[in-house]
Amino acid sequence: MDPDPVLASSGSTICALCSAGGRASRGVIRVSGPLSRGLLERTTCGKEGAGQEGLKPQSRGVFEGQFNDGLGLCPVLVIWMPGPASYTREDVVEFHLPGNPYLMQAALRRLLELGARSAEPGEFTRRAFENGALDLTRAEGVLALIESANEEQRRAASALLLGGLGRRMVSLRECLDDLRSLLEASLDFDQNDTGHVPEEELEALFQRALEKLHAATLWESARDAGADLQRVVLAGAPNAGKSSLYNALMSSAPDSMPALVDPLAGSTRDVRRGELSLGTGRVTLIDTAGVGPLQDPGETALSGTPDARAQERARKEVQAADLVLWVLDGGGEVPKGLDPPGLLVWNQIDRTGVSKEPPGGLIRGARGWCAVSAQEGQGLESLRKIAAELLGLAPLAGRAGPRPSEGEALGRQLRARHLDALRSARQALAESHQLKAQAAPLDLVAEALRGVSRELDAIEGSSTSEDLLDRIFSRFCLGK
Ligand SMILES: Nc1nc2c(ncn2[C@@H]2O[C@H](COP(=O)(O)OP(=O)(O)OP(=O)(O)O)[C@@H](O)[C@H]2O)c(=O)[nH]1
Ligand SMILES: [Mg+2]
Repeated sequence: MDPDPVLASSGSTICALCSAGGRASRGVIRVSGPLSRGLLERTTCGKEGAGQEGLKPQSRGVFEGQFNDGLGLCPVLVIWMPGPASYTREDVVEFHLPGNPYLMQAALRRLLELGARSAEPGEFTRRAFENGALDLTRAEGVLALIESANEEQRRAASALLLGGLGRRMVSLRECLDDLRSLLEASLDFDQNDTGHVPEEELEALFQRALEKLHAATLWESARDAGADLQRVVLAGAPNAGKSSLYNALMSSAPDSMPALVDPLAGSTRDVRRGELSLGTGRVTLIDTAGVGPLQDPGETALSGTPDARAQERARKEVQAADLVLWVLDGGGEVPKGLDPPGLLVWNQIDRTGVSKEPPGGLIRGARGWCAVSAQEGQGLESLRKIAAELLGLAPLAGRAGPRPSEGEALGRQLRARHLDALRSARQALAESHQLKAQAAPLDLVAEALRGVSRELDAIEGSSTSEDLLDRIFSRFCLGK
């Protein structure tokens, strides 16, 4: 059948099955675009069936009726969401039908005959993005949510979806706008050298913008830092050298904050995490407070004290670890065993009198061992190699290591994209601030400030290349 000429002339309306294929109690078809209302009226009738008029909802809501796929009627629940208060900001209608694949196909065919076209994967979300209903970070949140495979990924996706980064960007932009207007208002004074440039106010705004940019960067790097990475936890008795080892392993990672190292036992209280390249992949390396197989229950900190809470957190990290690196001070007391078994890291071998190997009994209870000096950097390569093997990240001869799933790779790429843009924005802001400090002409300062906005545009998608948009949206499933 040819598309209905009246309906088809009105523009592009998309439809897709947005529930899983196969038999289910319900199947859902979603339609978005200017024809939505006409399609609803033409394919439905009231609950009583034949002879009744099509459903004509007066307002947003859920309506019961019958769907006519051209062959017969079947019960339908219609959700009518007129634009602009809909996901795509267009008129949207959802048909909830009995979840029979043949019925769904017939219903889709009917909608196509009447002038809708099949949606591309992600096209609903792309329309939402193009119609300004959500920025790119939130669209990415939808994608991350669809692809999340565990609780942490799901939490990270929800945070994106709720606009965690987007919200921080709004407040950063407000601050930049204030800064720009004040700069522009000051241009005249600057040129006439009347000495009325509000120096203090400008400086305060620069500082505020720098802080907000820093906060957005921190949020983004913490958002799902390693949500999908394996966790490697440094654990052991106080003062064994866990934090020293953390710093030694992380020394090659840019932007990593070193952990506090101190001869005083109990210097680490908070858990510290960083992303570390290991073998063919990346892991989250986690430094914890001193606690471990050495800890005599009589010795444990009094409950409720900061020490006790720190040790409790450390135990939780050990429980959730993919690999525990049990750090032992080679010259210290030797525990009877390691629970749970992990990689035994015999530390401080640079000290005189410390044996180069742990006792055999301990080795037998471990998943592997190595002797290192965190302080001198000895043995770290061997540690990395054994840890990579235990985590399945060792390069295999003639074969590439395990490849991250496509979704994981895209998620990582998106986060890297945000962090790159935030880094460039920070550079541009620092440059503008420096120009101001050097008393450069204010129009140069303002121009450098525009560079900050351009970077932010890239994150929110207003200046993202079509190619990247295509790649992002094509990862969505059909009907989303
Ligand atoms: N000689 C030597 N000293 C080390 C080595 N590793 C750590 N230390 C020293 O041991 C002390 C404790 O080191 P940390 O890294 O803070 O130990 P930690 O296990 O993190 O300690 P807590 O956080 O208190 O549990 C510091 O004075 C370090 O300089 C090592 O390989 N050789
Ligand atoms: Mg420590």
